[in-house]
Order: sequence, then structure tokens, then C-alpha cells
Amino acid sequence: MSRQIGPKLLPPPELVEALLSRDNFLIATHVNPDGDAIGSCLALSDALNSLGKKCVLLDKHPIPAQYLFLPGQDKFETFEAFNASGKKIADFDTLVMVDCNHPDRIGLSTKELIPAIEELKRALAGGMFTVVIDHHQTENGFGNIRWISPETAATGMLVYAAIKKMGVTITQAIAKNIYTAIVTDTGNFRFDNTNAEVFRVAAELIDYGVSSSETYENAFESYSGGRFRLFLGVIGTLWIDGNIAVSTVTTKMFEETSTAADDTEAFVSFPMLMKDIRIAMLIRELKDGTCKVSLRSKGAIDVARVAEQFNGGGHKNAAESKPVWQRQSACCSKSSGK
Ligand SMILES: [Mn+2]
Repeated sequence: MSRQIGPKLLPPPELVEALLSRDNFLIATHVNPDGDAIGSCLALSDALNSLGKKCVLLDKHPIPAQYLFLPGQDKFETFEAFNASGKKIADFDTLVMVDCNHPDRIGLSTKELIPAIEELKRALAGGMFTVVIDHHQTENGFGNIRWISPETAATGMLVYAAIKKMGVTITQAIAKNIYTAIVTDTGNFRFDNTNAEVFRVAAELIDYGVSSSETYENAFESYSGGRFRLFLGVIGTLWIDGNIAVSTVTTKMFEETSTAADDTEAFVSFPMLMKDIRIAMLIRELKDGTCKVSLRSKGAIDVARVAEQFNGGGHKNAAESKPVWQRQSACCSKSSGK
């Protein structure tokens, strides 16, 4: 069962060589991790483990509830847990950044004083060997070995190609993680980035024993009651101007529904159900009174360019700003429905 996947998914030889020749890996992904981030990291760590290598998976934030079904998810550690277990960043020879391409995105720009973060910042400043595997359009040259492929739908596709090139046996756990990575970033195969290559890889993964319906139910039909009430609240804030839809979520709405930022995943896209909406925005109030804006678009409209104006970035049809605006500006007041 080893069909040849397309030429776009050929990992750089130096990337495969680095993964095969190094032994102690820190694998880190972006803050507020999504299914692509988590699934890609888990698959990569299983592959490296099967070759006898040591991996620790790091993330700034805990795994969101909808991804707790992923095989091996309990291997993720927050930076605090990493410290508590007595490990040292200096014991690792390689950092692999997955589904992101800058240290800020893995949480190193935080103002909190966390020893593992300080250690990692020092290690990177001292030249710690770093491999980047990512598909975001917004990038800035960080890393010793970089495979950044914005035309690829999900980082999971890149990780899968790298794993195959390393000669690792694809287990059902690897297949489930990669499949979930792909369905997350393609919106279950409906976004513009869903090309033939995506279906070819998905078909292979189904052959390895992944259930598409089970994955869909776990990843998309698993809202808690609180998350669903939050969703109803966000829909209630909807404001439309022409082909642009804006919704908002405030810290008060999170408190009232006992939910958190990761519960808003995919909320930004719901106004796209309306025929004429081309751009959707979700403005999320942060605890410090600033706001982050998630952007989605259809077709040729490039919202990554918009997010870059606000120091953020992402993909053509899906991007996010850095924190903008202060409380008392219009952005976070509750709008009436329309
Ligand atoms: Mn991704």
C-alpha cells in the first residue's frame, strides 16, 4: 500500500536527513492549537519514536476538548508541565516547529515568566538547531531547515510526506492523526485548498483504517453544552455590511458559558452559510481589553494580507490578527443582530 504521492509533496532531502540523523527532539506547535497542529505533531512524534528517537511535545495551551480523541494526545506537555517533570531544554538537540514558523507563535512572546520558555529563548538565541514544517503564507525566514509550503492544504500533508520518506511504517494512530490534521484545515474537504492531492492522501489514510464518519463526529459534532450556548450568543451578535459579516465574542460571554478561546474554533465561518457573504470576521475580546480578529474569505480575497496589516497573518482564506484596539473602542460593544 504505497502509492506515489505527487511531486509537490517531496520533502527537502536535508529535512529528512536532519530528522533521521538527530536523536532528541522538542516538537512544538502554535498557541491555541488546532487539529492540524496537534495531529501533525503526534504523527511526527510517533514516527520518530518508532526509529528509537526521543521526542517531547510542547504546547503553550492544553489540547482543546474536541481533540482529546486523538491517539497519543496525552503526550503533549505545557511549558509548566515540562518544568515540573524536571526536564531541561539543554537535553534536546533539535526543535521542530510544526504548523507555525516563528518562535512567537509557539508562545515564546508571552509576558509570563515560565522557566522552560526562558530556557528555550536562550537556546534559540544560542543557535539551537531548528526545523520548520509549515504551510502558512506569512513567514519570515526563521529556522535552520525550513519546509514552508503555502500551497499545501495542511501541515499534516507535509508531515505525512516526510514520514513516508523516512521509511516509517504508517500505523493506524499515525493515519488518524494525519487525517484529522487534513479535515481540520480543509473544513472536512470543503475549502478552496482541497485539491486532488488532499484526496489522494486521504484515500491512503482510509486504507490504513481511518473512519471518516468517526473522525467527523469527534472533531466537528462534539460541542459541550457551554460551547453551543456560546455559539448561539456569537450568532446573536452578527452584523452584516454588504458581503462582509462581523460577529463578536466578549470575555463576559466566555464567563457566562464557562468556555474559553479554543471553544470559538470555526465560529468565524458560520456566516459563510449565507450566499452573498465573501468575508467573515470574528472579533474576540481578550482579558487585557484588546481584541483579536479572525478572518475568513471565499475565492480570491486574500485576508492574510489584511491580517498582516495588524501584525498577524495566515492563509489566503483564513488568517488572524495580533491583538488590536483597546476596550471602549467600538469593536467590543455588543452589536444588534441584523
Ligand atoms: Mn495548519
